[in-house]
Amino acid sequence: MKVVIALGSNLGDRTATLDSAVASLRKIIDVEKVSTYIETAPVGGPEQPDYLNAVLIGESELEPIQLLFAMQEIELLAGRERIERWGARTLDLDLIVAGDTEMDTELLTLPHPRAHERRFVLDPWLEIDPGAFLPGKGEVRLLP
Ligand code: A4P
Ligand code: MG
Repeated sequence: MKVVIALGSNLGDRTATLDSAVASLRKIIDVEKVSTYIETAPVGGPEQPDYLNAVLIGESELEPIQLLFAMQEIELLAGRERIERWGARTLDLDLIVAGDTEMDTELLTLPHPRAHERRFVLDPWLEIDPGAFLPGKGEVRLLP
């Protein structure tokens, strides 16, 4: 199953955090491409530092919910504390797409409900995947 994961960090050594998150994800995903890391202004939430964002694509045999739990463990390993929603964090991993799965449960919504309106996801994704596609929402286009 094709998976697309968005990575973000805006606390601590952001580059080192993203590097080690990618290394951890390689253990559970057959990673095909990793975008460049781009610096982005925070969207929503309280006043907080700029983010370093990236997107990774690959293949995984895990069920989407198992993948989410594994991603949350990697967030914890990076020292993430959940203090407030959309607040600053050492590492945020969002599951953007898992195959053609469309679901909306308390734990997991697929595709990610806000991905299509976020340049910090779409720009790095299109860099590595020109045919990027969001099930239910269609082809990914660059926002103006
Ligand atoms: N959850 C449901 N669906 C998913 C999914 N597809 N992927 C649930 C990941 N998680 C999903 O997430 C809250 C809950 O969402 C999880 O318990 C999971 O079960 P969280 O990571 O604990 O909290 P959060 O990230 O603060 O909230 P949320 O709503 O996920 O925020 P977003 O949408 O991830 O936005 N600005 C810039 N420039 N760059 C960023 O990376 N990130 C955010 C966070 C805000 N502004 C940003 C950035
Ligand atoms: Mg999140």
